[in-house]
Amino acid sequence: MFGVIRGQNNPRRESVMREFPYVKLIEGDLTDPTSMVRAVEATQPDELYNLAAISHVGYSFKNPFLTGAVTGNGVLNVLEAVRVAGLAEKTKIYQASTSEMFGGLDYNRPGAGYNEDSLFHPRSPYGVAKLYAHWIAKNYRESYGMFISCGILFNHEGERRGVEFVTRKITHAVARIKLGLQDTIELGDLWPKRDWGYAGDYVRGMWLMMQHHQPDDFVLASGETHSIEEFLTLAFAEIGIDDWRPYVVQNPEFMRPAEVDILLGDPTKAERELGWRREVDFPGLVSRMVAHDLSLISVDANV
Ligand code: F7E
Repeated sequence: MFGVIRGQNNPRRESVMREFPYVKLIEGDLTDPTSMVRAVEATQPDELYNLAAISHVGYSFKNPFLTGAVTGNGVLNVLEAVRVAGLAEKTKIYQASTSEMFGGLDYNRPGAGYNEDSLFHPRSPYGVAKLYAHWIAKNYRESYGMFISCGILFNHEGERRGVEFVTRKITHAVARIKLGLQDTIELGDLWPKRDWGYAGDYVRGMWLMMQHHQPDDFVLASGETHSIEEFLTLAFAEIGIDDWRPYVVQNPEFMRPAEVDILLGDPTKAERELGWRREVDFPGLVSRMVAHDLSLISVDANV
């Protein structure tokens, strides 16, 4: 198994090698087409999972050009590399598409949740770049007969989530508050709703897409939507605090120029055709993330 790692002296190299010693790391950058060609020529992959992207929606508003180059055009570099290397018939490709392509606007919100046929209306440079990536992947599937599947994944969270994303930011802060290491947490808007699931369940879904008899697009979602306030309620309850309000400070710095109000996904197709089922529910997700941060921070802080 191979992984592509980017940049000079990437600080994540050591931790990735420690946690996944069986993965051989090779260097490459999505924005450098020849490095992508070298990577696929050297590895001759049966299955290629493109999860690489600038993935923070807030960051994409501040760096829209870079986001377009990496999250959008970078995908074209991967597809072309596979084709140029003569692997179009051998290599199956998974492209990480996203629920951010739907946008959550009133006119564009189906009652039962977004599915594979719903309209797109992305609300950020990230969502727009991902939509380009989604369509260029479909175009290569149709034009060259390549096995390319797009997983339209709703928010998937877990112990490895970066602290710049709202779920981990909350669970990390809740653990620190419990351990007396911080008093409050600064957040942006609290009313948006997301369809949150556990990343491990979604990775299993990606793998199932690659084992399917034909390439296709699949929504992976929990089929439930919850506000950030609901996430806060469950997370603080894990440390015995009923009212989170005194601990939360709102800071406009974390608000976005355009917000996605509500996302709800309909995973019926993946359940029917792939036999996919999520195993971790919303309270289970919050609980395991808080428990993980409590043990991690206790060890780090020696408390
Ligand atoms: O924000 C609000 C924020 O950054 C969730 C990415 O994996 O999922 C993710 O995108 C909500 C938004 O995730 C803070 O405004 C409030 O309404 O955790 P997030 P996201 O934007 O939904 C999709 C499926 C992807 O594809 C993306 O790559 O929370 N929010 N206060 C905040 N968000 C952050 N990050 N930080 C705050 O302080």
